[in-house]
Amino acid sequence: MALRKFIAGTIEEAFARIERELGGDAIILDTRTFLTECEPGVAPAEQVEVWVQEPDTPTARDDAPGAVAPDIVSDDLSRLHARVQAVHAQLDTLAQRLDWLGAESSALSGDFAMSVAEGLARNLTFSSVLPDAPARVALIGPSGVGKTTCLARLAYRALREGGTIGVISADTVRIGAREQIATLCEHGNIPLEIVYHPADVDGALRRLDGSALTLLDTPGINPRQPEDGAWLVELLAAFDPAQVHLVQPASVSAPALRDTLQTYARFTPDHLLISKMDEAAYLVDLLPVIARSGLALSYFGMSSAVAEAPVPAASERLAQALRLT
Ligand SMILES: Nc1nc2c(ncn2[C@@H]2O[C@H](COP(=O)(O)OP(=O)(O)O)[C@@H](O)[C@H]2O)c(=O)[nH]1
Ligand SMILES: [Mg+2]
Repeated sequence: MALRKFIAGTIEEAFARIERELGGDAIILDTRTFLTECEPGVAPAEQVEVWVQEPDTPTARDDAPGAVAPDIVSDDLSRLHARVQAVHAQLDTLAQRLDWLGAESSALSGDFAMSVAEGLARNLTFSSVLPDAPARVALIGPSGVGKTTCLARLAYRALREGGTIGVISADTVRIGAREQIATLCEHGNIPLEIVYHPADVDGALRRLDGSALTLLDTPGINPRQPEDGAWLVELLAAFDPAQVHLVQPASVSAPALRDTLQTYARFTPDHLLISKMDEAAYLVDLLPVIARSGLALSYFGMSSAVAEAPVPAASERLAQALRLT
């Protein structure tokens, strides 16, 4: 049984080549996508590989009168062989990804998850430590990414550890935002200050003076709108935070993350909080973008439940979320 492999940029291109070279009777045995080899830190390109059985070889489907009865067992073995080759090729793809992570390809035979985690720890910064008291931490990001949910989790954890917490919310824009933060703060008996203008921040901070940790929740503004951007810059300047965490959902695409990092750079974030890890489809593409951003990964949001403890960002957890293992 003659098998051939075709590689192309898209499945359509591959099928067109197969039809041109083998005609319409070729049998497609397997297809897969893989990433091309690339320099560390450069996003790899996707390619499609198609395994084909050439049309003139007898197969179990060959039931023309007078045809030799197909050897079912050897046909099955050939299919199995093609499958094994495809699995080998998939392992090659994983090895390429490991190379990007700086892990040894030979680690495929060893503790796979551990070597991926080690590669991640070498390429990315993880820092889930909130500054020592008294401290101010701001959460920024587009609307709906999970800022308020994550802020509540951080506040509840600090409370459980015996800390004194205050919350300032500047989200007076989104419908229901005030009710949401008020309910979350009431739940933990956490003092809440609502500010409408950067000039209100000073008074709010004075009223929350006894708090060891003060968290600032911001609205999801459009940083491309000059007035919105200038407003947030002013708000952050008035708050004077020790840390600014940019919140992004794990489901964001690499180009969208790159774009957000660029547009939010003027607000000088120093941490990246990745929410909605439970909805992540293809996190691996985000890694080069995160690495280049220089931001420290702080926390991961793993569900919509506010009562969940905040999950500190760590290389082992990220390795699990990559679904490579
Ligand atoms: N599945 C999932 N949903 C989340 C997560 N974090 C937040 N959400 C949901 O995302 C929506 C927006 O969250 P919110 O905190 O209000 O976003 P904000 O506008 O950035 O403050 C809400 O429905 C949350 O329940 C998460 O980690 N996983
Ligand atoms: Mg919010």
